[in-house]
Amino acid sequence: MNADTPLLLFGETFSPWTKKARWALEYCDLAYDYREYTPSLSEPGLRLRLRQMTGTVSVPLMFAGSQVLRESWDIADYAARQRGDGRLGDMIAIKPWNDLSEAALAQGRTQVVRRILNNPQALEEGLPNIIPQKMRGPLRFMAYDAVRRLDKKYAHLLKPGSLRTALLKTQEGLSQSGSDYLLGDFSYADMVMAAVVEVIAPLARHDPPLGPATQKCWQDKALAEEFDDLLAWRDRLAAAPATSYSQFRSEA
Ligand SMILES: N[C@@H](CCC(=O)N[C@@H](CS)C(=O)NCC(=O)O)C(=O)O
Repeated sequence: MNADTPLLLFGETFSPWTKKARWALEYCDLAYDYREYTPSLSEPGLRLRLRQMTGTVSVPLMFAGSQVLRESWDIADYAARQRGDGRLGDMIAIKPWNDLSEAALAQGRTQVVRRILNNPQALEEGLPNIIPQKMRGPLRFMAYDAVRRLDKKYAHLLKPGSLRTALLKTQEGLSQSGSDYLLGDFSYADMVMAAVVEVIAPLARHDPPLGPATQKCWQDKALAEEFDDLLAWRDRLAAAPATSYSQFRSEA
């Protein structure tokens, strides 16, 4: 493996896709620089760096030397190949789990984004920190526009029911494996399904932190109650040093 390749990851601290990528990189012991991406505001800079003025840009996105990896899956696959010891598990066997995770996260995102659109305080919390308190109300429309753009950008990926299906399949998979690991040993399959739990009851540390109203928008009380066993499972993965990663620790 070429450990000298500089890795630069752009991500959103609260995004489950970013969590998947960071967890995989860290589990593979790959050092990376991290830049927080703010929707809309960070886009022009990232486009310049990519020399890509049109077409979709999303995060996580990683520069690995001259390569650009644009999907959490590609970043994890890169990490697995670089490490070369199979520690993320059999990526071919894991792909269907990632597909379930992707569909679930798409539904989760739409739910969160729509809760934020209907929550004036969460919208204000989404404005850049430099905006003074008295201007936040009058400028709420800017946050509304940015969040509505996000909603539209990803609405085509919404398949209602995907979130619950993924959680049910995870319960089934864990019960079949008879352990805390979907494939018998800890693998990227566990990371991608634990990331789904992050969309109904986040545990990971977010830096910068989300405001209180925004945090509420990330809670799906009904699903969290129905799948409390999966919340406990995710908590166990997060608590065990062998399976955890930096966002699950109190300090980076
Ligand atoms: N399939 C992609 C999904 C990435 C994705 O949906 N990223 C969203 C996370 S909310 C994003 O970049 N949002 C900010 C934006 O589009 O400006 C992956 O696995 O990385």
